[in-house]
Amino acid sequence: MKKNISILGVPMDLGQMRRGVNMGPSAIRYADVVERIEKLGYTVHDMDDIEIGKAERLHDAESNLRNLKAVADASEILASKVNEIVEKGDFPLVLGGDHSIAIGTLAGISKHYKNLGVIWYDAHGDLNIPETSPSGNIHGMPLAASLGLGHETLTNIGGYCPKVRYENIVIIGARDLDEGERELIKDRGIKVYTMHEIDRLGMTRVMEETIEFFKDRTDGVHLSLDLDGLDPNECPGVGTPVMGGISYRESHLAMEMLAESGIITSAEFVEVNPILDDKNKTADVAVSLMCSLFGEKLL
Ligand code: 5AB
Ligand code: MN
Ligand code: MN
Ligand code: MN
Repeated sequence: MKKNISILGVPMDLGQMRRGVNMGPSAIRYADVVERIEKLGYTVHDMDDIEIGKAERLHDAESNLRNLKAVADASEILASKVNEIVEKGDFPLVLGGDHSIAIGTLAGISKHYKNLGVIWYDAHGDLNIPETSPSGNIHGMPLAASLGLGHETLTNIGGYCPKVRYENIVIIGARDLDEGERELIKDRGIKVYTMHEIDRLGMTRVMEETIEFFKDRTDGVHLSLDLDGLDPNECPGVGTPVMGGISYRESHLAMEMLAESGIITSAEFVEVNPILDDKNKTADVAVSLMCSLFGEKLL
């Protein structure tokens, strides 16, 4: 039986410095997300957007965290909404918004699992802590915060910590890692498929290994997909583009293999910035990837 899908928009742009990513959820709805998923035979509840406070855009030089309070407040609201979705038995599909929202999404989800796995599909590791962050932008920190690293306001969202264990993470698509992130990955043995491994092994093998890796060890897997994981030629509407990314077709293959495996229990698609986009192309790619994730077939 297919689970119903509950969609939640998070018009967040306080985790980074480029305006426009707050319009991501609108752009994704404009690309007919609800209709296209319904066509696959699902019942879709669009729960609309959560409210994001209008923060003063403050960089607290002492903590090296931009807009900490506003991001934390929104994360708590998001966590409780996502928690509601899981409690009623629906599949949570969260639309961003910048990637800082993953802190709230994971806070809402993780307590429902003994051993949640996370796929981080991204050009970046998002493993910075205030001490290692070159920018002070919280969208570069959500995976670290979910591991329990960094400012306690972020690590304790939802009232518990951590949300995920080092050994339950797979990062796919990395090609722009900061020094502190590399050290953490090596020290903790975090599983990463950089673009080098994707080129070398091919996406088929990367996904086979990823699915195999999660199959027995986890009781749920969250997909956190940052559209900048894809190549900026195919997804220009992102705030931190990095050349040499995952292709459109490789990404579809990845989603199709995840659909076949049945391991994914929640998902978020983030960092869509329609202001930087080319005719809503990136939002459209996001929706087509969601459709593959939910089982759309080419034939
Ligand atoms: B995204 C950078 N590592 O911390 C930093 O888009 C970029 O959510 C972070 O992956 C990019 O500022 C965050 C240089
Ligand atoms: Mn329902
Ligand atoms: Mn990211
Ligand atoms: Mn990224």
